[in-house]
Amino acid sequence: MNRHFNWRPRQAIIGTQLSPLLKSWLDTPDSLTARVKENCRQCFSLRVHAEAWQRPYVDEARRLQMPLWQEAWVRVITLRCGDVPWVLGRTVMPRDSLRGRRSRLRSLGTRPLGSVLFTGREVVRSAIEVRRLEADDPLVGEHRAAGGKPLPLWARRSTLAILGEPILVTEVFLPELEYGAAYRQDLD
Ligand code: VNL
Repeated sequence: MNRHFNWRPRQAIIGTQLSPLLKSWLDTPDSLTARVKENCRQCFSLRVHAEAWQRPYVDEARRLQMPLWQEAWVRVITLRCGDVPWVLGRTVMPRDSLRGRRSRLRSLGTRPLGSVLFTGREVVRSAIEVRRLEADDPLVGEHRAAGGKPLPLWARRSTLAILGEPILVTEVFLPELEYGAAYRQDLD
């Protein structure tokens, strides 16, 4: 089986060599924006790397139960502390998930996803899955294109059902996050 399908339940990190810091980031409820903002005392920023109609990766199409040929609205961003990227976020939004009030998800620009998400029972998050990325993983390729170091990295993903239609949210924890956030903790 293709290793890109190797998403596992969140419990799979038990017994791994993951640092407590990274474990706690993997378990952050909801979006990571607030946590990056809290931990970064320099300026928080969000950089948009892509917002476009694209064919999702095969594992993404499967997770969203989309036909493999169908395009979705794909948004790739990095959450940054100063100019250092800490988290790479990739959101795949099928066409049906952008109808009606949800159409504003297509024009986020530098506003974080969480800032336009609907509240309360209108958004239902699925269980978190985790995966270790190899150096040649396409998700890491996006990180490299964003100027980052190639390293084994961890990612998490889950679906958000928004007014009943799913989007897929994948977050990659970049090496700079560990250095940056650990350094900040030492200061406290
Ligand atoms: C965004 C913001 C995406 C925070 C994220 O994960 C995130 C976004 C995909 O604005 O697209 O944690």
